[in-house]
Amino acid sequence: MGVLNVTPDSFSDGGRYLDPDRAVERALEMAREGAAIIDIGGESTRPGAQEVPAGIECERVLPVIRKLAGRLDRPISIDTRKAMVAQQALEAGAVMVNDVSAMTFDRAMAGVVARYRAAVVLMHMRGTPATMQRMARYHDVVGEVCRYLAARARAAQAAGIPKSRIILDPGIGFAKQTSHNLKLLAGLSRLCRLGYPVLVGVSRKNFIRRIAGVEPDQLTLGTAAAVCLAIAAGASIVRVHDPGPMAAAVRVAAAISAAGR
Ligand code: HH2
Repeated sequence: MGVLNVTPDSFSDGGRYLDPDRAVERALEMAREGAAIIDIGGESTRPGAQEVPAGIECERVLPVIRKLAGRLDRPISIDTRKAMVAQQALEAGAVMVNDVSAMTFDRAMAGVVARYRAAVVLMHMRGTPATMQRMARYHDVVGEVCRYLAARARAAQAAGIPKSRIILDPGIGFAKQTSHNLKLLAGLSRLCRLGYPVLVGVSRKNFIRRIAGVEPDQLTLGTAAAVCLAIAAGASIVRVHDPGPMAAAVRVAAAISAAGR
């Protein structure tokens, strides 16, 4: 899954793709590089980020989705917590909703996903991007995240979303300290055993910066290390900013995993 942030303030690519034509070009480039899904977002969810009104989110993402819908031969995912944004994105051509609040931020979200027969990513976090880092306290982070996501998946099915369209995500970096991120990645196979496809977003995140260093090539290689271990543990989708190098790493990791099965 290639990341396309149409925002002024995302932590990695903020401000680069605010022009819809540049955003479209980047999406097409990521598809050529090997991204199987393009995830488009109009609101940064980095730690400390403030909420963006739904109207502004729509103004950012809809022109890009509309232009891409006829040209991109890959599924488009909309990264939003807001039902109104999700609905308009699905109308415009998206087929997947990536909700970092696991459909808890907006009560109308589950109904929209069910009605449009979309796929949905349910991600674990606590609080909001503005408050979440104060809530990074766990006794057993892997168990707590697994139990939370299993409950959110049950709620999604009760709202009419079939199991086959639900993807779970441990929410690396969302209300987590470095030690929590590492434990979740080390214990990822437990989440995979719940029986849903698992998505992991580690790309260029702070814990990689802390462990690997601050040079851009260290972020790429540090990300690749985490991506490969996530694939080996059973992740189905990895969300990354640079699908070119990551697609190569994923193909090798997936081939080794398949040979061991
Ligand atoms: N991480 C980010 C945003 N959305 N969605 C899922 N499902 N999983 C993630 O780990 C995830 C996500 C944060 O990264 P990015 O989009 O690059 O930054 P920002 O939130 O600042 O736009």
